[in-house]
Amino acid sequence: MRIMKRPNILLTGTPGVGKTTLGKELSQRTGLTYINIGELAKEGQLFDGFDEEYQCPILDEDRVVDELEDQMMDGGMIVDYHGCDFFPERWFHIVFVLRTDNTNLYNRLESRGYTGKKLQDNVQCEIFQTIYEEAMEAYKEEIVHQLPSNDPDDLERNLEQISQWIEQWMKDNN
Ligand code: DAT
Repeated sequence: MRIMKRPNILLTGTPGVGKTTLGKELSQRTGLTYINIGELAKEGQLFDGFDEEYQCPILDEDRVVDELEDQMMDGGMIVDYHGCDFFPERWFHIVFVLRTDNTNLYNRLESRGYTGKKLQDNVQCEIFQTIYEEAMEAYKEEIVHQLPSNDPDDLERNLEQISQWIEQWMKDNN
C-alpha cells in the first residue's frame, strides 16, 4: 500500500486569535493531526526554567523540536503555537498567521482571565503584528498567509479555504 503524502500546516498568531478553535475543527474535517505545543510541553514537561515576569514556565524549544521531528517527517500535522521562529523551516508547507481586531482580542483575553501587563502585552503583540513579522522572517514569504479571525464567518471561511488548499496539495504531491 502506498501512503498518501500529506502537508504540515503551522497555525500561529497572538494568544486568543483562535488557533486552537481553527486547528481542532480543521483536524476533524480533514483527518490531519492537531498538535498544541503548549499542551505537548505540559504533558512532557518540556520546559527549561521559569519566567518570573509572566509567572509561567519557559518552553524548552530544542526538546519540543526533537519530540516532534519523526511525526513531522511523516506529514499531515497541524501545529498550533503563539511563536514560530524556533521550528525548522523545512517542517512546514504553509504558515497561517491568524489576526484579530484589538477590541475583540482584548475582550477574549479578558474573559480568559488575563489582566494587567499580561493582557496589555498580548494586545500590543497583535497591534505591532509581532508574530506576522516573526513568520515573515522565519519562512519564505510566499508560504505565509494572514487570516482574519474575528467572527464565526471568518472561522468558516478559513476552514473552507484551508481544506481546499490541503486537497489541492495532496493532488499535486501524490
Ligand atoms: P488561541 O488558540 O489562538 O489562543 P482560541 O482558539 O483558544 O485561541 O480562541 C480564543 C477565544 O476566542 C475562544 O473563546 C474562542 C474564541 N474564538 C476563536 N475563534 C473565533 C472566531 N473566528 N470568532 C469568534 N470567536 C472566536
